[in-house]
Amino acid sequence: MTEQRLMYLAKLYLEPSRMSSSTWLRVAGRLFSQPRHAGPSRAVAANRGRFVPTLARLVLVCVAVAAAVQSAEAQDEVAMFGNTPSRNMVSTETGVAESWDPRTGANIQWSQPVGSQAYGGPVVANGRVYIGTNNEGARSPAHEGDKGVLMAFDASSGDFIWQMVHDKLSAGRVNDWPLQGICSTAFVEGDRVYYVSNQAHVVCLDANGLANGNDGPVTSETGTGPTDGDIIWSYDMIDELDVFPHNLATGSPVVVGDVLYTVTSNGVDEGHVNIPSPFSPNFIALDKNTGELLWENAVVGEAILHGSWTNPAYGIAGGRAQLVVAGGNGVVYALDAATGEIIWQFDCNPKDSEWILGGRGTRNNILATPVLYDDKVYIGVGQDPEHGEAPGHFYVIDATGTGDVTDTHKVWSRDGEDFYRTLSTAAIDDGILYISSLSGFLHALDAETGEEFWTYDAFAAVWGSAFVVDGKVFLGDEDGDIAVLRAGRELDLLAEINMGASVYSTPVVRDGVMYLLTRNRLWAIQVGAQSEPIGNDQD
Ligand SMILES: [Ca+2]
Ligand SMILES: [Ca+2]
Repeated sequence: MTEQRLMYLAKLYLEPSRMSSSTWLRVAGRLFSQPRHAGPSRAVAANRGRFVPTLARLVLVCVAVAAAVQSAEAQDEVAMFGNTPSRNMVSTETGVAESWDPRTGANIQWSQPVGSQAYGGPVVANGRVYIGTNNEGARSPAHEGDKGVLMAFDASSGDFIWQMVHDKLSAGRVNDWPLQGICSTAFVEGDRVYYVSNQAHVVCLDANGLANGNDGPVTSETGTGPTDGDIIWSYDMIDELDVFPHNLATGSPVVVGDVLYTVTSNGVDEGHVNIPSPFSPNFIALDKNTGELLWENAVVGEAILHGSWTNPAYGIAGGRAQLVVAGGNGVVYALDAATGEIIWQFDCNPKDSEWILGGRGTRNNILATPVLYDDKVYIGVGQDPEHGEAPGHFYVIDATGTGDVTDTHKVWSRDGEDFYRTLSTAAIDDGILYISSLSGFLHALDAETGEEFWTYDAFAAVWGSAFVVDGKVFLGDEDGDIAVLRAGRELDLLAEINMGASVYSTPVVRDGVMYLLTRNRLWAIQVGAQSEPIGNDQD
């Protein structure tokens, strides 16, 4: 445990009224070297809803949140999963190509190989594109073997600039699945790059890498060349919080003002039954400048069904700054951004639903990212893609309530055969909600009522999300096809382009250029550009 964490726990120790009994036990366990995962009793487990900010931190976060609300316009260029903290998959960019051709290079500015599996990103800020992948791209002989890798490319030329390389956890596949690399989409603000590594660290990098020197406080990076990444600070959620990521730590942080919010990836053990760390937090806030823990919330406790692979959204609803997060129990929570206290919660599983190992049950967890838009939260349920397709639910929730709003604040839902399990995030534009499912259906629905305008069938699994930009909807699938549809109330397929490798992420657009990450290659697509023919069967 680091000195920083000890200081934090010591402060909690001195302010016992601010700590629930379960947090006490975890703190005591850490302070007195309780063996890892020897959890407290179930009687204590009943005491849920923990948030443990100290008074000083509370004030700091309140000030930071207030400042963020006031000065959102003045901040540095930012890039994140879903364009804005509310995560709505819509961009106001224009001049985006309607089609392109990997076989001829038409409308393709550049492309670059990455690793063999790429799930993180892309995001673009300050002329650079960031993606998360594995080390099969072998960009440097200094880094050999299976690793998690975050790569930075020049947005105009596609030139590789630097990479941050993380070792795999020694625990193996239970915590850090082989060859999956970095799955977190980075949050970029100014010259700082934030993400969650495969080691379950929340990492803050210098966007300029080591090329401009090694910036601290962290200066112990294993890579030391000019194309290596530069860690500013790193917060180890396993060491500091005892979290147990199931198969992989993911989570794309959101930063608002001086505060970084993320989910912790806490999950079940290898046998899929026990929760090794039921008293570890599910959601945390860190000081973006130092990595210091500001608050933690462990409300999900022993109710985790499988893992917690989702991303927080942030926005104002009902006049309050809310952090909207999905728990590994299938419940959506809105937290007070300043304290981590629960404002409202909504259970996305019907009361009679049943969790059955391997995905055969009707109870689901949530892998999608909530969208906060127009005082409402848009979210669908799903399961690990390996659990297969099955009927699910998609909810629109009034975000202005308090307490348990499951029975009172549902605006509308699509259920059962009308909406299959999803990993996708919603896009709401011009009164139309676009949402895809793992089964490959893209639904265009009336955002107010849920009434269907049309459904497009990609005939392949969809892991990413529909992205709406420039009057078009882009959707990638596991067969490597990008469907280009006209945004609107009529189904109109403009193009379908095969990229030669599965698309597991969501495209983004910056300065009219669309950046598209396939399983193994990053593409920049621009009207009128002409690259060398790449072919669509590269591997
Ligand atoms: Ca540097
Ligand atoms: Ca450094």
